[in-house]
Amino acid sequence: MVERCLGNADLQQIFTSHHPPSGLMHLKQYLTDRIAEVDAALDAFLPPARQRPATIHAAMRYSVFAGGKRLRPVLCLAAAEACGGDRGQALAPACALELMHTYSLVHDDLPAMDDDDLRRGRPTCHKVYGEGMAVLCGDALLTEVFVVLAQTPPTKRYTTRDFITELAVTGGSRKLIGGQVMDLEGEGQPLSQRELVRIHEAKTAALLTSALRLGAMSANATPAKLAALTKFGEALGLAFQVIDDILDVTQSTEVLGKTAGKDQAVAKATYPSVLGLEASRKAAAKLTRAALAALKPLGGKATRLEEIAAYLLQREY
Ligand code: GRG
Repeated sequence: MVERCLGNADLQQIFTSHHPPSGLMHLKQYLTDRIAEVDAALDAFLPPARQRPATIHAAMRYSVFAGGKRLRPVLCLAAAEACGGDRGQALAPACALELMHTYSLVHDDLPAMDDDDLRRGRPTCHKVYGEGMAVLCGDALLTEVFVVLAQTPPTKRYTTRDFITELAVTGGSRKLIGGQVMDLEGEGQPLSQRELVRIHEAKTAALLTSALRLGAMSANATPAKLAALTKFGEALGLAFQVIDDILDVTQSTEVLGKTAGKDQAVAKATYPSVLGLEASRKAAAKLTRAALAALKPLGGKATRLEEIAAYLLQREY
């Protein structure tokens, strides 16, 4: 399976060294269990679908419960565990991360942005509820992020305000929105690898890094552990986007659950378009190795995070 997806010896080596056959089954069970916890908490945090005005609440739930991988909340929970914390303390930030991610997808799919009809294997929010409602749905999800985050219990080192500030900065014009701006302005332009990395860091890696940081903060992590997880998140986030770029050209729409070949269609600079497929696979392997190396200060407590990083190299969607 690894060979079919990414077809590179480096990637296979990283994957097999972190996944003895029985370990992979355990990881899959771990992911299933964490996703169920996050989904139950999201269900409790979000207004009921029939709460008035019902259309907006139905649209929010349609987008949130559309079958995403829940990578950001799972990373948050696993980071909390890696720092010796209790997963329950990390549930509010985990849900806030998924709400911010879903808002970004709803807005990214709008005709004024990427103009996409398919997301997570279903018609996009604006296709079902109309453009105006999809704009409001994204706005409402983003606002809900802070309602949920404000419920994060403080720890000795980190106040509730620290949790709110972390995600507010990541969601703003310096990171997520800034990345989207650079992405839009870069369409049809020849970008250097450096410029591409800057976009990927802001658009993708920043939110993954915040996922790890918020999990660590919920476990009252020491500054050294927080720094290690920040480094891990930055490298993993870049690897994740490089793999996303690769999958865009190697996978089908059916498997991806979103339109394949989109980057090429809008002449977007991506790792494969700038470096070629083989060099992109090598870059993903190198970034994953850097991510794994960053976990050293956690002294063997981060096995789950290591497994997830290696697992992401062989994802198919
Ligand atoms: C402010 C108008 C406005 C828009 C913000 C920030 C933003 C729009 C869009 C960025 C969205 C985007 C497509 C980022 C790329 C990151 C990425 C690879 C997302 C896909 O993540 P997965 O694969 O998705 O984890 P699932 O569906 O599994 O959750």
